[in-house]
Amino acid sequence: MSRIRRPGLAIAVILAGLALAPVATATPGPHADTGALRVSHAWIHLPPPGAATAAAYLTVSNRGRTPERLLGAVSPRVQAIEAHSMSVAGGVMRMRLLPRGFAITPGATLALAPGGDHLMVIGPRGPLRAGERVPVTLRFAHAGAVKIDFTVAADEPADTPAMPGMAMR
Ligand SMILES: [Cu+2]
Repeated sequence: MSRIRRPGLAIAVILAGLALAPVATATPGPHADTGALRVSHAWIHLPPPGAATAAAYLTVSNRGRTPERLLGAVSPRVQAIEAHSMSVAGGVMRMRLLPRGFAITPGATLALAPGGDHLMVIGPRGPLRAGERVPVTLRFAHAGAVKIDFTVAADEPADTPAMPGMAMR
């Protein structure tokens, strides 16, 4: 009798796994999860035709215990990707290269969004097209390389968190 019951049990376990599967894939858009870091909402603002640069945004949550830094990124699709700050002085918007990137303390979320700090995509190899997915390797001080696709879009994707432009706790 026990030989008959065991396969039944195995099938029940598999069915339970299948029932959970849709929950695990419900998160919209590409994301990457290293355990300590969760990266999501990665997108490149569609630049005007012929533009040499484009701004890119993403969200990174540091769920680990180690202070982290997003130093920059690379992609075979573009010449360079830099961490830039954005500030306004006397009504003039100014961008600056952040050689040490963006700090993400344990428990904090870095949410880059239009109008604020960003990743500067420099020198696309051919025009960036709306809907295109650009493969990017993010460089973190501790986690090292993390791969994620950035989606090229004219507007902020609908699944982007409402809070723009700052590190939140
Ligand atoms: Cu910039």
